[in-house]
Amino acid sequence: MILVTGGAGFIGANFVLDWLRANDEPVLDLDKLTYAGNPENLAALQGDPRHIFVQGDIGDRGLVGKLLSEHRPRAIVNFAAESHVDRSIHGPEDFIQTNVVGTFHLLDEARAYWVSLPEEEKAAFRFLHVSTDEVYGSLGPTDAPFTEQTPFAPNSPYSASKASSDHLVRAYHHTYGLPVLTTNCSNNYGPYQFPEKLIPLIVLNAVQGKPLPIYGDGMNVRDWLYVGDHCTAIRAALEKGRPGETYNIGGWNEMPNIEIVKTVCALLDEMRPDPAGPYARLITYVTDRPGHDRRYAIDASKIDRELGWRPAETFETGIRKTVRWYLDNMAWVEHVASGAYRNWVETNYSERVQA
Ligand code: NAD
Ligand code: TDX
Repeated sequence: MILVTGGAGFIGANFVLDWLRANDEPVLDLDKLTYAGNPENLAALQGDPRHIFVQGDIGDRGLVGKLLSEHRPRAIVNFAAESHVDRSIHGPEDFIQTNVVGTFHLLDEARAYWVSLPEEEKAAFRFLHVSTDEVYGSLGPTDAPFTEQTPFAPNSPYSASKASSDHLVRAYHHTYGLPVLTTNCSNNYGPYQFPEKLIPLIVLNAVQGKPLPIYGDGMNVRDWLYVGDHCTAIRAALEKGRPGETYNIGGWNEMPNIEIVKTVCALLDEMRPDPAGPYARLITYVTDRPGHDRRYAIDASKIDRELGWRPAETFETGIRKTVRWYLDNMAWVEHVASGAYRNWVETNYSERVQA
């Protein structure tokens, strides 16, 4: 068994679904079900005995300790976090509580559990911490991409909270010998992403005929990776990564935001033509995000060289699948946008959720 935290969120849900498609090793899924946690993402697993869902907080030491001693997982994969940069600007508190304090409590309970294991299980145990390229700060137009040696320089409350957690994870290896791995990944896109993030927001607003907001001049650059590729990279790190190491994960696909939005609009024009005209007419430049990082780029050659991982999707194939998925799952998008998924949680999931 493995313990996955944040498994009802965007990447966590994709990971759990992929994991149980690929093998039968059970998943214990600990998720607080914040606004971003949506068990509807895991509806395909309802009644599946390989998936045990527990609603709870990674910062709840009593609960985490009890789950570890009762279920005895061989690994923990920590996705749980507050993840949206704009929310961190408006209200950093939850980011500090979950990303810093919560990760610390989870780590410390993991250490107590790990020291109690017999030698063989102790050697095989892994704590994999899922993190972001944003910890490295912002690049100029001609700077080389981030490597695992790039010093941390986080600029938003979100990235500062993730950098803090990365440091704690590193310290638990260095000081206590806990077999940790950290992955720092670029921007993900794909099914089940909460429509506060750029790509699903653009699809949702476009089909509703609403403005497509572009922050600043639209020339901020991100590296984009299809979520399924992130999941295979995490699996590779979990199975083959060297304890104490960090691995950068990226799509070798840097693009300015305006290009992303125009690409999504062109796919929508093809797949769901709007009689009112091309979707790009809805593009609207708005006030910039405070402290908006200009450019992220990831050098993902270490994970390729050492673990044999590279992305399977190109941006062209991944974004086409993604736009198709949102159009085919508008009920999911509308449930999330309207908050109706909360009712779904109450009516469909309550009997499986333990506080
Ligand atoms: P998300 O916001 O979609 O999901 C986060 C999940 O964590 C939700 O299900 C939420 O309910 C749960 N959660 C939040 N606080 C919790 C707590 N205290 N205890 C238990 N569960 C809690 O996020 P995501 O985009 O899926 O990101 C997952 C992880 O990957 C995060 O750690 C994020 O920093 C990292 N990451 C994300 C991206 C990206 O592009 N989305 C890129 C690199 C790294
Ligand atoms: O409406 C928008 N208009 C816009 O121009 C939104 C929501 C975003 N943007 C810009 C800001 C960014 O430059 O698009 C880019 C992507 O924005 P987000 O989707 O909010 O992602 P970002 O801030 O880059 O962070 C994401 O990738 C790294 C995730 O939210 C993080 O969790 C992850 O660590």
